Parts: sequence; structure tokens; C-alpha cells
Amino acid sequence: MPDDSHNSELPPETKLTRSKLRWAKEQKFLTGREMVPGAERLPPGQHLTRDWPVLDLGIQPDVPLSTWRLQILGKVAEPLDLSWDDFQALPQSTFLSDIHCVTTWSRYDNTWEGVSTRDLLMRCDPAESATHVMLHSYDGYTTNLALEDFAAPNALIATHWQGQPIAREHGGPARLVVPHLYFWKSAKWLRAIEFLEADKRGFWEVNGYHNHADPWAEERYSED
Ligand SMILES: Nc1nc2c(c(=O)[nH]1)N[C@H]1C(S)=C(S)[C@@H](COP(=O)(O)O)O[C@H]1N2
Ligand SMILES: [Mo]
Repeated sequence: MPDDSHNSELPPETKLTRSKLRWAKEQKFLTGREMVPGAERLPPGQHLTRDWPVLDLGIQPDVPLSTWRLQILGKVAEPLDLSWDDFQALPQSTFLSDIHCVTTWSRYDNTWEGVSTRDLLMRCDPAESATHVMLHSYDGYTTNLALEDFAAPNALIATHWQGQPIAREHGGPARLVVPHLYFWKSAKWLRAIEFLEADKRGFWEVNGYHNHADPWAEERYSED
């Protein structure tokens, strides 16, 4: 067997070896995973679409506004059980953001209106011990988020898209929108937000998908 134990030693210093050592230190020429989040608008492995595909488990619940409720439960000082009118009475925000779906389509410039997660957090006052949320939907879907991701400055519970009520197939009357993560984290037909003291995986997270889901880090599939 050839002796290669010397191969990890530094070569004699030349202009090229100095550059190569510096490039390694700076991670020069690396793309994707080493890129500054948000520096590129289109995340790696994504392509742009102009239409808006529909993705779900195949059940599209019909929830009339008269019976719609949004429950806030778990580790919060003030659990809530909001009617549609209660929800409309909360401060309303408008955010512009891009959609990135793990199936590789992205859609730019979506205008969303609804209640920002920050305004909701102010209202329900999560316990010190709350670290995660589980989203529960009317079709039985669940997805989990760390509290800091749920509380992102442009995250909201949206009732309108491009100035119109969100269509049933896209999660109306109200859906979550967390733009900095793959779109499966954005629960459609939102029914309840449960505050947790420990992380727990939702539907796709126990079925092979990544727990965190950052598109710029290509966190597509389960890490274990
Ligand atoms: N309640 C519920 N929310 C859901 C899903 C679902 O099946 N049920 N699918 C998720 C997935 S995988 C994606 S990509 C987006 C799709 O949203 P859209 O159909 O509005 O494009 O919703 C997410 N939210
Ligand atoms: Mo998805």
C-alpha cells in the first residue's frame, strides 16, 4: 500500500498554493449550500412558474365562514377560540412574498392579506416554555414549526391572495403563509395552532421530509 500519510501536509508555498488555501478558507466557487440565504431570489433546484399549482392530500374541506373557527391552544397564557368576526377584528397586514414548493416550482410576487403571526403572538401570549408550534388543518393535515420560524416578520394567517379571498383549493377561508420555508409548512384550511414545549413532527415531516425546510439550504428530505 502506497504511503500517503504526507498528503495532508502543506505543499511548498507558491502563488497557486497560497491562492488555493485562501479559496478553501473562503469557500470560493461553492454554490447552493454555502450561499447567503436570500442573496439569490430563486433557491437552488427551483424553476419559476407563472400559474399556481394546487397540492394537498386530496381532501379540500368546505368550511363556511359561519362555522369557521381558529383555535389557539397549548402553552399560551390566553387560549383563543376565534370566530370569523373575531379574526377580522385583529390587526390586518399585507405582505408581498415568493412561494417555493419542494416539488421545485417557485412563484414570485404573491400579495397576501391577513393577520401576521406576530400580531397573533402578541394577542395569545405564548409561555416562556413554548418553543414550537403544530399547525392543525380541517383536512387532518399537520405541520410543525420552530417558534422563531412561525414568528418570521412576513409570516401570516392569510385570508386574501392578490386582493381576493383565497380560493378553497388553495386553503381558504384561511391558511398559514411562511414564505422563507418550503410551502408544505404553510398549512391550508387552518383550524388550530398548538404551542408546544418540545418539537413534534407533522405529516410530511414523519414521511421523509425535512424538519426545518429552508429552500436556500435545500432542506428537502429528512435528515435522518
Ligand atoms: N391543510 C393542508 N395544508 C397543506 C397541504 C395539505 O395537504 N393540507 N399541502 C402542503 C403542500 S405539500 C403544499 S406544496 C402547499 C400547496 O399549497 P397550494 O395548493 O395553495 O399551492 O400546501 C401545503 N399545505
Ligand atoms: Mo408540497
